[in-house]
Amino acid sequence: MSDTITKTFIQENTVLLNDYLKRHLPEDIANEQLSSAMQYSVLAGGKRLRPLLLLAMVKTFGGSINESTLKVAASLELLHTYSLIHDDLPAMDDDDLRRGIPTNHKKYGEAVAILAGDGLLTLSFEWLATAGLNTNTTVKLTRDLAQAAGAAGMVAGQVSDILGENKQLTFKQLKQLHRQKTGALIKYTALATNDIVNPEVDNQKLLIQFAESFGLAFQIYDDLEDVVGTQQALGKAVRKDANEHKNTYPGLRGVPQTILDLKKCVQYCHQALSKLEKNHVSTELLQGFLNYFQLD
Ligand code: GRG
Repeated sequence: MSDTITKTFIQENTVLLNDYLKRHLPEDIANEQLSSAMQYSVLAGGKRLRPLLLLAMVKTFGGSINESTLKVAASLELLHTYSLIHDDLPAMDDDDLRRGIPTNHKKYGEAVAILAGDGLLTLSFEWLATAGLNTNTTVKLTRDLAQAAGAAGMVAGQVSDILGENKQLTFKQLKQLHRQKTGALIKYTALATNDIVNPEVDNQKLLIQFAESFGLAFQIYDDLEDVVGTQQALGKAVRKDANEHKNTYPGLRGVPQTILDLKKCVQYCHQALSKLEKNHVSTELLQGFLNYFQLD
């Protein structure tokens, strides 16, 4: 049941988000190459997981999906896309393909790709500032997004990842890296929802717990898919040598333990949702998001 509700929600809101992004990404900035490069990566698709999760959380707590909340959600996608463009650069992961097409720097060259990322990062904050929410909420959202994306969040995780590439990280360090690199933006979906809809304090904490576990599960799942196909993971048929990937769960923990780690994270998500249900919050929509982690 939750699966159908969530699938419909995702289908409908992906259309809304894509349409919003297409209509509002600037076409008239001074340099045509720059606007083209910014549009190229944002409109290349992607799951839109972070903005969808944010909108689903807002809806769960009785908020509406309107021009303001769509703009807040879309601003998060801009920021996420900037991080992918920069992550793909030769100085970082040096990737050729992203979202099924050549990476931004492969298409536009390194300098324009860096600047397209910079443009998206700053535009993200402009959209947040002009989303039409009240001043107090806007200030809180700005603070939360800056903290999640910046030197205490995603940027810190990226640095640890790059500097730790040829080192054996401890499990604690790896968890922290994942929490910052991937988890912080996903946690922001809960913080932003709390800023916008202001649920009871107890429920705010549970929503954050859900998002933190979701973020870790998301990264672990991505790591697992990288090493083994998901179906193969269940059959434990290893495609690549897991030890090649030092800064990943499978690299450090091995595939069987990583599958257990993932299950544990998903279980924590369910626990947070069950507690919300006890507090009379209907969580079917959020439960459906957990089906992303196909375990069995
Ligand atoms: C450059 C400061 C800076 C940070 C980059 C997000 C990130 C930090 C690096 C991405 C590395 C990576 C591939 C991590 C695995 C999990 C992940 C974040 C995947 C990409 O996100 P998806 O799967 O992508 O949501 P789509 O394209 O669907 O939006």
